[in-house]
Amino acid sequence: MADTAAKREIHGVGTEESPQKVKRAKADNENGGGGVGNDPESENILSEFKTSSVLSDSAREKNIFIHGKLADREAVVILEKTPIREDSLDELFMGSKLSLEMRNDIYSTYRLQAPPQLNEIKATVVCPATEKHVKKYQRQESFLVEETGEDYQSITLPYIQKQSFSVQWVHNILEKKAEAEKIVYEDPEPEVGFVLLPDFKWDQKQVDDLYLIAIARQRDIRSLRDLTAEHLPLLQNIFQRGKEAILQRYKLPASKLRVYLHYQPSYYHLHVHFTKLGYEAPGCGVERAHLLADVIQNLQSDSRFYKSRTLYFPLRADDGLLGRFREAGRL
Ligand code: M7G
Repeated sequence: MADTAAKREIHGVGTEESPQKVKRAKADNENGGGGVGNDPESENILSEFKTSSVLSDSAREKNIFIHGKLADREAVVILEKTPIREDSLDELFMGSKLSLEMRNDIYSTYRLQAPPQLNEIKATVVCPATEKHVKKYQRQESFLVEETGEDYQSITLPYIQKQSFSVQWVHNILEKKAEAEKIVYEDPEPEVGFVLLPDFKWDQKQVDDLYLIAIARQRDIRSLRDLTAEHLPLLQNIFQRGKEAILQRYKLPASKLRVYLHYQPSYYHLHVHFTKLGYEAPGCGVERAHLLADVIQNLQSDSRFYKSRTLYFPLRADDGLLGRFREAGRL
C-alpha cells in the first residue's frame, strides 16, 4: 500500500526556510567557540575551498565527503543530492531541457537538465574541523566491540572524558544561540525538558527521510551508560511529547517513527533520534541503535541495566577508543 504520509512534501510545515537558506552551507563552528550566526544569504564560502582528499563517496547515496582547507583552516565538506519531490514534478517536466542519450525499442534514456531551483545540492561544512572529524567521515573498516560495565568504567569513560567532540553546538541550541528558528517543540522544564528540532542531515523538504533530534536539557547525561530509572520521567517525556509534536507538525503517527539512541554516540550529551520508519538513516542498524521504547522498559525492570550490561557497538579501524580496547586485550 502506498504510504501517503511518506509522499507528502513539506510546504512551510516545520520550516520557514527559503531555498537560499536551505542551500546555505552550514559553517557552525565546532571548537572555535563562534559560528552561531544564521545569515540567510551567505556568500559562497565554498569558492575558497581547496580539496585535499575525498574521504568517502557513494554513487548509491549520491554524496561525497571531502577534506580540504577553507581560508587555511581544516574543513570537511559534505555534498549530497537531495531527493526529487513529488510536488516539483510538474515544474521538472515542464521546465527542463532534455537530451537523448540512447533509444532502443521501447527504451530510451535522457539527460535532463532541471531548472536550478530543482537541482539543489545540500552542502554541510565543518570548519575548523578536527582530526577526529576527518576520521569520522573517512570510509573505514569497522570492528564490533564488546564493552562490559567494567570496560566502560576503565576504558571508555576515561577516553571519552579526554577525547570526545565538543558539544558546543548542543549548548548553542539549548541556549537559543543557534537554530532557534528551527525548533519544532520545546519543553523548558530543567529536569525532564528537551528541545526537538530537525537533525542537520535532513533538508526538511519531504517527510520520506524525516530526521529530528530531541536534546535533553540536563547536561550531565553523557549516553545510555549514564541512564538509570531516575531518568525515566525524562525519557518518557521525550518519547511521548516528541511523538505528539511530530504528529502535529508533520502528520506522521508514532507507528511510522523509529525513535532511538546511539551507543556509542558521537556527541556525549543525551539526545534521541526520531527518524521515519523505512528511511535507512545512517546509524540506524542494530549494532548502534537502541530503541527508546526498549531503553525505557529495560530501565523499568532494572534501574542499573545500562550500568552492568555488556553493550556491543562498531568502532572504526582508526578510532582511538578501538586502540584502547586493543591495548587492554579486549579485542
Ligand atoms: P550522534 O549519535 O551523537 O552521532 O548523533 P552521529 O553523528 O554519529 O549519528 C548526533 C546527531 O546530531 C546526528 O544525527 C547529527 O547529524 C546531528 N547533528 C550534529 N551536529 C553538529 C548538528 C548541528 O549542528 N545541528 C543539528 N541540528 N544537528 C546536528
